[in-house]
Amino acid sequence: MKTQICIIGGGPSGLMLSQLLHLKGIDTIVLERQSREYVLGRIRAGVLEHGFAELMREAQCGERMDREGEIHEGFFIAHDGKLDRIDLHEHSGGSSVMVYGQTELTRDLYEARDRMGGKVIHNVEDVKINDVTSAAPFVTYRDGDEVVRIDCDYVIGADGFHGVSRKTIPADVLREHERLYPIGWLGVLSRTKPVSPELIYARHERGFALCSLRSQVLSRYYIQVPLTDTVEDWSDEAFWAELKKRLPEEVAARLETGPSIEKSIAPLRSFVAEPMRYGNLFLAGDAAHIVPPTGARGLNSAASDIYYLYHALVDHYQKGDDAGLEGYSAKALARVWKAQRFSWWMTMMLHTFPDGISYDRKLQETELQYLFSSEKALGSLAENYVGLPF
Ligand code: FAS
Ligand code: PHB
Repeated sequence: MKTQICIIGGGPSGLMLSQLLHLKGIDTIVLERQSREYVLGRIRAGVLEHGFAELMREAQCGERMDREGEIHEGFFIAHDGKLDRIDLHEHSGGSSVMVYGQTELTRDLYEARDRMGGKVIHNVEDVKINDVTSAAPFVTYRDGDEVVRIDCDYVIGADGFHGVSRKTIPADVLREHERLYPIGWLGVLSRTKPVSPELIYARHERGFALCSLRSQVLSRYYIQVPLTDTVEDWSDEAFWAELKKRLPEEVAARLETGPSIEKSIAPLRSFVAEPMRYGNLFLAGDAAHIVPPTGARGLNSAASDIYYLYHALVDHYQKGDDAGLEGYSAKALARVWKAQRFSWWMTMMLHTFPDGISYDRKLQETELQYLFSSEKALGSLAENYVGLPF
């Protein structure tokens, strides 16, 4: 097979790029290791930056998001038994975020690819990326006993943290920067009315908690747990009881509980791989960077990578202009590191660290006191949360 762009990974990054390029007449093939059902069964991000929502609309996939998603102009931070609201609209100069689950937007992207005859191949095995430093890279994968070869101009590594793309970059070229946290987020999805119309990030001595939602009948909650915990350690009853202990009494009192329809633990990690380009291989999304979900930057960092790659590839094919491709890694990393900083800052401010020292705990308290005492501090949080410009 031959295509212009071979995309490894059928998650939101790969699908979004494939859809955007298709609309500009650029041919792609998406290779996905899992089945479509498996990909759609993963419960991940919930908050979209303004820029991500715009990309969905540009990709002609925004119609259901605009119909079923919720525009949020603020969120709450619960601390010391009270709720303080962050007015994103006021402090970001009128912007907001879209609350719409990653599962749903991935479904919308798949359906758009199907509608336009996009080539997304599932259950591929043993993907190998070859000759990326030549002018004729190619990708191979196994389909049962058959080895299939795809010749292409460029390879996009959108295969997430555990993919093969990043590992294709030689060890003497690749630089990895990582910070691990001794905590994870235990997440529960439940068919219950959300406890709050806007998100609540709760700082508590027992540990962090987050009250989020997917719709007015589907709630998403998280509590910080030690990395040594497993899902089996947490019955639904234990989860609800612990969540209530970490919320202000007025909020806990109105929490509607119910059976979990999904329950999982995600470890917190900060990670960046540099460079995001090697020859004719370009990394995008989780393949190149990971953030703790505290700042809701994970999926949104993927969006700016895709935005830069989309425009760079259109300029290449339509104008013969390679400035975007040449500048991709530096430009993407500049925004990635700002999202890393914000995610780290939110994580360090809101979580409890079992082995933490009293000095750090006092700093956390001071961060919150300063935040709510300074219009400029609130402006900094707001501009990062709604999304820095692409
Ligand atoms: P993805 O990992 O979504 O997609 C990569 C795809 O590549 C996968 O479908 C995978 O099957 C496929 N793949 C891997 N190896 C392959 C191979 N060798 N060949 C072919 N295909 C291959 N972000 C938030 O903003 N908020 C959250 O609450 C949040 N929660 C998260 C919870 C978890 C458990 C995880 C892992 C991530 C979470 N994230 C969250 C971040 C998440 O939303 C990612 O940022 C987002 O999925 C990035 O999308 P992709 O870059 O497409 O990577
Ligand atoms: C979610 O709804 O899953 C969610 C929202 C905001 C975050 C993290 C996760 O910061």
